[in-house]
Amino acid sequence: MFLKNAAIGLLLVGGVVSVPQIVRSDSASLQVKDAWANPTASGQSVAAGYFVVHNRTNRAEVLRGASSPAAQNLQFHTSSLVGGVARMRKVERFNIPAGGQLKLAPGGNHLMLIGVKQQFKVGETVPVTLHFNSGASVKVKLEIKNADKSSSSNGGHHGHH
Ligand SMILES: [Cu+2]
Repeated sequence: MFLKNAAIGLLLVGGVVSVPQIVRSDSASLQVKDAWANPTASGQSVAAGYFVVHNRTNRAEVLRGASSPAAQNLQFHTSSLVGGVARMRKVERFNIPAGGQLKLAPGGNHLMLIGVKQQFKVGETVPVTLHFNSGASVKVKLEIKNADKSSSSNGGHHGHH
């Protein structure tokens, strides 16, 4: 009984997700949350995006690339403070341990959108597809918002600690 229902469930999922040849349970278990980017100024050609990837599979995953119709080139960068100066460098991939997560956030790892085609405006969304080594890809929408306006519904911490 239970097995039968589970099989039907898998069939339904298979009918909706049109990812070819991929172990579906894996791609379904990569969850991307809190995807957002700051608005850009008029004429600004680069922007940074942030998100959190939860790897709910039982094996390590690698985020190896990203694409978007909104920019010519997408890269992964990591930034750090070196002697009080923010430096960023390109990284080819991010490893995400089994059951772990990858967090891209201001001041650290981020998605770099280069050759932005249109101004990012608050309230809009920017589509991005994330590509993983397993063959899985996950579509996300970056919500355009200001990082420092914590009064909006950004799901941030509400404490005043
Ligand atoms: Cu960067």
